Amino acid sequence: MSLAKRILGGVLDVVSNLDPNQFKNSNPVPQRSPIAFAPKPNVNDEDNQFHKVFLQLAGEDLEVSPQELMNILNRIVSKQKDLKTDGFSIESCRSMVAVMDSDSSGKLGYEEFKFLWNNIKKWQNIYKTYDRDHSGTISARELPPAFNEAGFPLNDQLIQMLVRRYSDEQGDMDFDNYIGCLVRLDAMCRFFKTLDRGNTGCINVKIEEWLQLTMYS
Ligand SMILES: [Ca+2]
Ligand SMILES: [Ca+2]
Ligand SMILES: [Ca+2]
Repeated sequence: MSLAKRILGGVLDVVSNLDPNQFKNSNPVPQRSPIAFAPKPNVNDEDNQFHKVFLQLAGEDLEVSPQELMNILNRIVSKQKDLKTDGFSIESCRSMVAVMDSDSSGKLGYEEFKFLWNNIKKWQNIYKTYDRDHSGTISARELPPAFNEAGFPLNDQLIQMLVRRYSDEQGDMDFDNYIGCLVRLDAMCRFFKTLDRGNTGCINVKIEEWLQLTMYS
């Protein structure tokens, strides 16, 4: 078999043994709506509490910028001694805001931020549970079950690719890289499903759509 054929065969193999229906990505991010700021009669205490916290974090513009997101996340992780991290960078926060920014305001409104926040909380619990040796990081061996629990049953090739991209030279993924990786993975699966209108597992995108998707991420 020629080299080109083998490489293509490998790519096709990776593609063909993944079923997008197995991915339990989060639901579409709700669009921002003015009623999010109006008092709702049926909100529970937790929602009220979260709304107050959001108002403090977001400041006058009522939106969370990448810088504000970075400050919040770093303040929180610095208090958690069982999570290893060298801190969330502004670049990773810009990327997280971009993929969550459903109304293209450049920042996260209440619904967008709440959505991200709930995911981070859920993924943080998974991180702690699947850090089996309590090293504070997710090793290449701990990664597949953790991502499976998060809703992303990935094959070996994809796991190896994520380790190359997001883990250190020993193959360990720290907390900020783990969250950055999951936010992106979740968003990319959501985008895929949005574009896969016939639910065929295959998408057909124009260059404009492709660039919008990949360059604002
Ligand atoms: Ca703000
Ligand atoms: Ca926004
Ligand atoms: Ca570990």
